Amino acid sequence: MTITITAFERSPDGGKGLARDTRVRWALEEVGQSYDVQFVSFAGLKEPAYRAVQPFGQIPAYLEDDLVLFETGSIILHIAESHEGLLPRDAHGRARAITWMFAAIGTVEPPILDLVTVRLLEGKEAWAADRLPLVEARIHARLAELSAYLGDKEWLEDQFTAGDLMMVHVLQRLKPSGLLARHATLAAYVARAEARPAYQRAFAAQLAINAPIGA
Ligand code: GTB
Repeated sequence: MTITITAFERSPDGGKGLARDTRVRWALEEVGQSYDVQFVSFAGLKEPAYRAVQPFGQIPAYLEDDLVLFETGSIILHIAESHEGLLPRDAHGRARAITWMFAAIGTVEPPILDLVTVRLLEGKEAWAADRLPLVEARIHARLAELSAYLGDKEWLEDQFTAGDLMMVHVLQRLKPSGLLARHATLAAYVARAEARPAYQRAFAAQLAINAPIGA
C-alpha cells in the first residue's frame, strides 16, 4: 500500500501543527502506517490538476493506490477503519468513537473557525469588535459542555480513539488565542494527547518542513 498526503509547501503557522495535514499524519502514525508527502504551493492548490484531487483547492488530500480522498473527517475514518488502533473492536464502541469525530468537526470546530474568520478575515470591518465577544462566548459555551462531559476521564470514551484525535486537533486551533487555557480540563486533555509518541512524530515531521528559517 502506497500512501501520499498533500500538505502546504510552507504552513502559515510556522510549524505549530495547526494545518490539517497534521491530523492525518497523526492518524497514520497512531496506526503505524508510513506515508509520503506531496507539498503544494498556494497557487498550486488552485490549479485544475490539484482541484481534480481536492475540489476545494485545499490541503490535505489522501492518495492510497488508486483511491483519492479529501476532507479530514473522511480520511481519518478511512485510516481508522482500515487499520487497528483508532477504533474499538466492538460495534457500539466504534459507533461512539465515530460520533465523537462528527462532534469534533460538526459541533466544536465551527465556532472555533468563526474566531479565525473574525480575527483574520473580518478584523478590519467596523463591526468586528462587536462580533468578537459573541464568537468567543459561543466557543466558551461549547468548551464548557465538552469539559463537563469529559470530567476526570482520560479520553472521551474508554480508550483513545479517532474521536479524541479529531477533537484534540480541533481544540489545538484555539491555543494561539489563549482561550483553551481558560478550560483547565480540556487543556490537560490536549496535553495528554500531545504526549502520545505518535503525535510527537507527526508534529516533528511537519515542523521539519514548516519551522521558521533560522529557528
Ligand atoms: N474541511 C476540510 C478538511 O477538513 O479537510 C478543510 C480543509 C482546509 O481548511 N484546508 C486548509 C487550506 O488548504 C488548510 S488547514 N487552506 C487553503 C485554502 O483554502 O486556500 C486550515 C489551516 C490553515 C492555516 C492554519 N494556520 O496557519 O494556523 C491553520 C489551519
